[in-house]
Amino acid sequence: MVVEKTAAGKNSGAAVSVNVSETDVGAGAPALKHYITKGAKKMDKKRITELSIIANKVRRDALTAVYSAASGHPGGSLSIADVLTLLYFEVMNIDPKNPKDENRDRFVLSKGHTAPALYGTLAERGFFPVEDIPGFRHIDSYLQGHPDMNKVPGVDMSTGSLGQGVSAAGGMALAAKLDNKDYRVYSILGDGELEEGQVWEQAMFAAHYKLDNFTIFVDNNGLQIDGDISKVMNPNPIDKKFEAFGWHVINADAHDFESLMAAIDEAKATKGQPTAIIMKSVKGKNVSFMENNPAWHGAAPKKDEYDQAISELDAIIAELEASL
Ligand SMILES: Cc1ncc(C[n+]2csc(CCOP(=O)(O)OP(=O)(O)O)c2C)c(N)n1
Ligand SMILES: [Mg+2]
Repeated sequence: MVVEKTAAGKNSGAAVSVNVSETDVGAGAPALKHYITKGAKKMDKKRITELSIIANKVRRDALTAVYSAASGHPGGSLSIADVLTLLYFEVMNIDPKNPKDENRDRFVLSKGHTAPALYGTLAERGFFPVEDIPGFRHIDSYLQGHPDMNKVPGVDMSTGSLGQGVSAAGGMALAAKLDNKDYRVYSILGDGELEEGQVWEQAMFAAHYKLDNFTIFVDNNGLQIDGDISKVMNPNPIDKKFEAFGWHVINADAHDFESLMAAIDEAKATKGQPTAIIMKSVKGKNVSFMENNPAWHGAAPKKDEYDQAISELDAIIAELEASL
């Protein structure tokens, strides 16, 4: 069936009418070949609660950054707080006291616009003081709108131009192989970022060089700057595309530590292929009025909105702390 669709992104000027055949662009729901469900890997309940508390503190830090700058990207920061927390507090071999250790695991935030979440995570992990967060995007701060590897302790790659970060991360994974090092490389990219052609060049590259030390997470929140990814430039079915490029693919839940941990364990056990973990997530996660709302992609909350968001996160944190 051929349907008429109008693409009129708010930055794109004139509306463009295009004919899009539903059968050409991943008709229907993508087939989830291998879905790791909630609670897949049994983890200590107390540890899960502790990680949840940290992740919500990261969310609080991210919002404080964006509010203090009156600019930035809250929605996509809130959707990756859980996976960042898991990576930096449970999975990666890193040392905040020695951020340049040559044997450390590497992390690249390819969706660099969500730096507020990375800064919150690095600060909570002890790479730099949490008190520096409100300096975000200020002229004299090292915490700029996109991560700078030359200024921010713990940042392994400067990112912001979508597609480039994950490509550099693939290069790091190849470097580990060439140097006979056993560090692993992790990268998070956005689902809108998948619309950038360079992503698929690196997908070809990483499979060609059998980079089984390389794991990427696609933050599948369904939204990019102009709204629904499937309407802007449909990248679905994401899992089948990575599979076709030669990757091991796992579908997981971005807000369930046991699902993510099972996926990461499986990635580590996979030989001869890189792994793509497609994480179903909620943009704006845990702030009621930001959830699934593309208006919060790149907008800062006003005072009353910030207060409301912080009180919602504080309530979640208080409930988790009470259950410890
Ligand atoms: C090469 C490039 N083109 C355009 C942009 C502007 N831009 C910043 S964020 C964004 C949308 C990204 O959407 P997505 O990857 O889904 O991010 P998330 O939903 O995780 O915030 C765009 C187009 C950019 N940073 N880099
Ligand atoms: Mg997105």
